[in-house]
Amino acid sequence: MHRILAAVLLCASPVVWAGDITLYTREHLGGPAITLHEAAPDLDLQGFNDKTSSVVVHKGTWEVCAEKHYKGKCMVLKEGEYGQLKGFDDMISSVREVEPRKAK
Ligand SMILES: [Ca+2]
Repeated sequence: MHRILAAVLLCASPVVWAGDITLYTREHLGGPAITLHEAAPDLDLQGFNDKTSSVVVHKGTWEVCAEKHYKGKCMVLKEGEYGQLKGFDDMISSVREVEPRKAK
């Protein structure tokens, strides 16, 4: 049952499911956005350095960091919507997918 529903969703909205993580420049998924499929050690290259104010993780577990190359303060995000980034607003400079080792 669950699998059928997932297949239907995949067919219905390929754009939404194409990416793994989407960064938004405004809170609550607003403003210009960028969707990433792989690690980005320097968001300057995407013109997105220090601009992210909300995030949607479509798939996997991602780490977002305040400095480039995954340095500085980092935060691990599981699948879901993050309408606000407390303490990380307009700070993210790099993101990468990480292993979901928090399976306690
Ligand atoms: Ca930064």
